[in-house]
Amino acid sequence: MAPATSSVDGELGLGPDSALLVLTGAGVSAESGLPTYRGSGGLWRSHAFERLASPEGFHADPALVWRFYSERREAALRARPNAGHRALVEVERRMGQRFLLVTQNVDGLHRRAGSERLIEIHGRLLGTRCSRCRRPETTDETAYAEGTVPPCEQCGGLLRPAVVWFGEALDPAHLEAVDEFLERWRGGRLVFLAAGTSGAVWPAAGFVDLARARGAETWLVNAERADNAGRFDQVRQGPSGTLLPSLLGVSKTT
Ligand code: BV8
Ligand code: ZN
Repeated sequence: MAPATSSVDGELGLGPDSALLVLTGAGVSAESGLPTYRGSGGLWRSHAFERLASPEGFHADPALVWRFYSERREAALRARPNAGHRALVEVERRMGQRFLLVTQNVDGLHRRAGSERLIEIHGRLLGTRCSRCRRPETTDETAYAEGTVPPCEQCGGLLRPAVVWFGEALDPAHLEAVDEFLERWRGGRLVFLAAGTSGAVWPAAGFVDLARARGAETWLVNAERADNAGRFDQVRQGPSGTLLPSLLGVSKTT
């Protein structure tokens, strides 16, 4: 019996000398029942989203923003990872340090599926931090009751969801980690795979360009044609829960 190779085949044809950077968006959680932002029925449809997901929106009506995030926390906790999340955990197991997953999602499903080499660049829905002092961020699954705005135990300021809002800077360490990964594996078979993202939000939407600049082969898996599809070498249209296992050569566990 041939020894199990550490290679990950599938259409991406990842071998032992390959390195894979994956960027996921809300589409990867759609099959877990969580609404996307811009697709039909998306959160964005209620134009309130852009206002709610901003420091100005929080300042104007913190109770409304906490209601919005509390409802999303409840939905995220009810949801379960799908075959797409699990395929990414399996590929990480096989590729180790040659794999890195960067997600725009704040729903926590990649972590619940078992992903460890994971960067949550837009923060965590199930995290809470202070809007004023440097109180350490805590894991918080609380869905706060209507009208509640939790106060900071240390400074009395307003606690807020530990997500990155529009107009807020991403953590520089996260952006450096993406750059370092691409730099470290350039020259080998470097693959960049974006899945379930419309490519509308920056700077994540520009990661494909950073990868290409390091000679990466770029792939997009998306249910519909995404804004930035033209910037990828390969595009596969369809549900990530089906396409990720087959592209990554991982059996589709239902
Ligand atoms: C910043 C957390 C600067 C909160 C979110 C250029 C450079 C830098 C910034 C900008 C720039 N141009 C504009 C900006 C400003 C802004 C921006 O990008 N605006 C856009 C709207 C034009 N960017 C920012 O503000 C960023 N901050 O750069 O600050 C700065 C620098 C220094 C100092 C101060 C400031 C911050 C951006 C982060 C915002 N936070 N979320 C929350 O979620 O509540 S963004 C939000 O959108 C989510 O995180 C989400 O993940 C993200 C991206 O959306 P997608 O994941 O792509 O989801 P979407 O619904 O759009 O698409 C889903 C896709 O899946 C669809 O295409 C659909 O067809 C597909 N799909 C559906 N089902 C399936 C599927 N695919 C496969 N299978 C399926 N089953
Ligand atoms: Zn505080």
